[in-house]
Amino acid sequence: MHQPSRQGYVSINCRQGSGSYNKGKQSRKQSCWRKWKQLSRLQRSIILFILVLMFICLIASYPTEHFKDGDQDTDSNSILKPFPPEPMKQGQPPLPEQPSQRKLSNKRGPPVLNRLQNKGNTDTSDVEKATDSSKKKEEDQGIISWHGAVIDTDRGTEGTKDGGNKEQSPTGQKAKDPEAVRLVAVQEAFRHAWKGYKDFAWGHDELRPISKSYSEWFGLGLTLIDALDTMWILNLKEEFEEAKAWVATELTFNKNVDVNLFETTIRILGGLLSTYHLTGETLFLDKANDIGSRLMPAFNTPSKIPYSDVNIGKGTAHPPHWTSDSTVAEVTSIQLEFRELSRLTQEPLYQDAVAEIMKQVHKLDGKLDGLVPMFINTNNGQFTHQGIYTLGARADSYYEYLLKQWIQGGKKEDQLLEDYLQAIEGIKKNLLQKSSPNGLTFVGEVSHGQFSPKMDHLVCFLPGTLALGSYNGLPSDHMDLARQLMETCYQMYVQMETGLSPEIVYFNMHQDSTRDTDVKLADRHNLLRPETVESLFYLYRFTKDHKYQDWGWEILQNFNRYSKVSSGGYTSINNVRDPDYPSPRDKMDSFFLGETLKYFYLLFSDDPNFISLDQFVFNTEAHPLPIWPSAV
Ligand code: DMJ
Repeated sequence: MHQPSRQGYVSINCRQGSGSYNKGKQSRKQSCWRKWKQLSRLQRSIILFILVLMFICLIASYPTEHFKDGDQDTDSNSILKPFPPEPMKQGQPPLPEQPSQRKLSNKRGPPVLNRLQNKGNTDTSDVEKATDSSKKKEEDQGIISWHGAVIDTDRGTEGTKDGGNKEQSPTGQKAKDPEAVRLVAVQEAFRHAWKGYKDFAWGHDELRPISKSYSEWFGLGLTLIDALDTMWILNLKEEFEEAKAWVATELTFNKNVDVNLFETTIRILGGLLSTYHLTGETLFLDKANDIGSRLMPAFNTPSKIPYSDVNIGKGTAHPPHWTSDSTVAEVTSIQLEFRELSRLTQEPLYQDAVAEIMKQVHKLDGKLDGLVPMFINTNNGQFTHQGIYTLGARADSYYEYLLKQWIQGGKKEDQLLEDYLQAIEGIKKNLLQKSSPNGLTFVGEVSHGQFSPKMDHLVCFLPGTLALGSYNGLPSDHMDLARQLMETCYQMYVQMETGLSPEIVYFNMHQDSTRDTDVKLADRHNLLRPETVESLFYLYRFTKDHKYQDWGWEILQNFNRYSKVSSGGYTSINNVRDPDYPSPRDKMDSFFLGETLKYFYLLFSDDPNFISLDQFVFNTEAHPLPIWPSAV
């Protein structure tokens, strides 16, 4: 019904009763236009303002609604082959649907392509090529990744249209059975990452795949060394040989450069030691010995708690400029490597130096039921910044190395075991909670007596460590907890629109919460981290439950969709909640090759003796080191 127009009153109803409604479209248009003209300028402005506001609201709510309504979106459905849903267990609360069960946007040429072109920070012709080919191929086959690569839905990786997988599996089978298909997919992912590194970052620390350049951290070929044993394990002989040639001819540690003790130990010393064990080639032991001895000045401190930084050329060491503290996780997660170096070289000084740290930390005050603070002072050897307890950054691998040293040494070092068992009880008592509405078990943090439901993706190493402990004879309830936390870590991927986990998740605990997880704007990035895949590997090894392999397979495909760069390499992304514009960060950390892809491969292998967990213990950078023979 028509509302009379008067000053200060706005009508947007153009109908003039049932009579006028029957006069047809033309008369209705004219009538509307007349009414519009009759309005005052103020009234028109208000109407326009309301319309603009409605438009903005519509745009802002678009992605959520789009996913909600996905069931009706038959177009997008046709370009996506969802995974079969996990069968629900009795008594298990229903979990949110998986991203692969949702219907993804069927828009062509995702916005990221245009934005990248405009920014000019990538090879335009490459992006154009990708866009063009994606338009065609999207119509007649698989899924399109944001960088334009075509995902073969049968294999979950880039492939040719005829789908012919000419690759042989590592065991020589044609890649037809699921195990071989997945193993080949990881080999392909590695080759793709390696191509980027080789083309644009060869001999440098890290690839920047979008800008087709590199970044330097220590200037030691970090990615190449971190990836050595991965190539060996993945049976990539050609790639391994070219990397080995670089180590033999180019790698020198006689450099005036400051390196971080922890990172150099876990990635370089650990990588060289494990490659030596796998290949038996003394080149790698010699290099390990060289870098190990150059790191020793870090231990020359008043407390014998090492400094964070060492100049490996000058033989000097120092803490960061702003503090005399070191990080607890850093000083307590170098033991596996230095102990092994001592065993191989028969030189006890390495082992003595790192054992001293464990001895001191064992005795320190300031723990909460076995949980440690994040910092320790290199002058007085005391914990600092006390009162904050986390299983995430700066504390994580302390717990991991308590267990793993005990295993490495043949389960004889009782003090390590005691500290580990006490810490797990401390976690249960102080940090474990359940989320709402689905009751996911998660590990939060405590800050000065206050619980925070914040969980770093880094914490997802814990299910694997708990499972490893249980496999080695520790209480079976550790395994129960491992299973629960594994589910939670998987949900940290599943509940995101890209199916990739953010760096940090906040769990909801209020009864009336509608979703389990929240992610802050600043925490939406994914750095290609390994922890969840690592834990999936342990859980699958010990349970043989194929769901863990299937979860890993989903994650690998999502890396291929959102992180793979067409010209080579994978990139970390800024926003796991925006599948249309995940926003590449232009960095591939060395741990993607050193850890993430290696754990994928081991997860998909059905051979329990392939890098047997009765013979090897993985360092915190996924480098397998031998469990010591009992005679030693
Ligand atoms: C790796 O360098 C190691 O796993 C370390 O212990 C923690 N962070 C990264 C990977 O996320």
